[in-house]
Amino acid sequence: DVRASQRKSHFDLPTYLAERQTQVEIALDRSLPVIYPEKIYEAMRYSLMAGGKRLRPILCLATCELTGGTVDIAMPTACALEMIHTMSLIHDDLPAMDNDDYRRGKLTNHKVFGDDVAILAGDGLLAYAFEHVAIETKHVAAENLLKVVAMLGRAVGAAGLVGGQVVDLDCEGKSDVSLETLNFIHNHKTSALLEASVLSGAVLIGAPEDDLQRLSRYAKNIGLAFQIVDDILDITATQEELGKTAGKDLKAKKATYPSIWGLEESRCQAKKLVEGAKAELAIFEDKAAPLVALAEFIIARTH
Ligand code: GRG
Repeated sequence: DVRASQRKSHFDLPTYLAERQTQVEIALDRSLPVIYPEKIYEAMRYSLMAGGKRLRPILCLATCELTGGTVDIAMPTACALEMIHTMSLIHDDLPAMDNDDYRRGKLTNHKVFGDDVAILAGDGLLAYAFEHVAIETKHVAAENLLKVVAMLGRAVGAAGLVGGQVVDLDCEGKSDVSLETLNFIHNHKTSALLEASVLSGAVLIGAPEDDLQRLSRYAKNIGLAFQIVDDILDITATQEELGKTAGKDLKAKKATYPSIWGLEESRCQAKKLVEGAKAELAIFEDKAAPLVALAEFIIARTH
């Protein structure tokens, strides 16, 4: 059908992303006013409003619309996902974890507010994510909202982000990490929250189990592809950097997909995962255009 293929090819991802990012920024800004004690709200807002691609909220909004809902229905969940993601970055950057000075082009939270306040800002955002989704979600069956709350809890806890981080810390400095362990780390550190982002939008609407299964496979594929691409870019960027400033210290040893597969095979695997992700969406036809384009966007930069 010519018209269908024209519609597909007319989907403009940069415009879509810009529009959605603006909506998410406005909702996040409104979600968290500064009140007494100002110091903690300012620290929470500093990282929450520091930019970022807002990929997780956008995925949640997209699947809610795909399964028959609206942006308004999913926005509190979308904001909660970004609050959770942001708090994981704040804690990940702490001296006791990755010890990073910069994030999203700005000084890290603890560099500006101190370790003590940064820990509390992360805790504050984590708790507020759950309060916000529970209180602000409108026109959703209580049963579905409860499923979403449970899904967020699972994605962030020991069965998700925290579990992935703890195995990652165990592997620090090791270069002989097995593929199985590497997959475990990324399925928990990265894919768990991406999967919750994709599924929650559909769960709010009470989408049928078949659709949830398809979306879950889509999410798992893009989660892993995202991480492989991240590893590839880390290497190619470091190589460029080394070219410019020869003799600079190499990054700490760390197991990556390219260290197991090599660069070419890693690019090939990422591409296969994205193809697999897109195949899961075929049944939704043009309605899935945003999710198809987002999957392609994730691996667009592999060189
Ligand atoms: C959750 C209680 C609790 C503690 C946190 C530190 C930790 C436990 C987990 C680590 C989570 C982590 C840092 C995962 C990596 C996630 C990742 C892929 C970040 C990059 O995401 P992008 O590219 O970043 O979406 P932007 O800045 O665009 O949002």
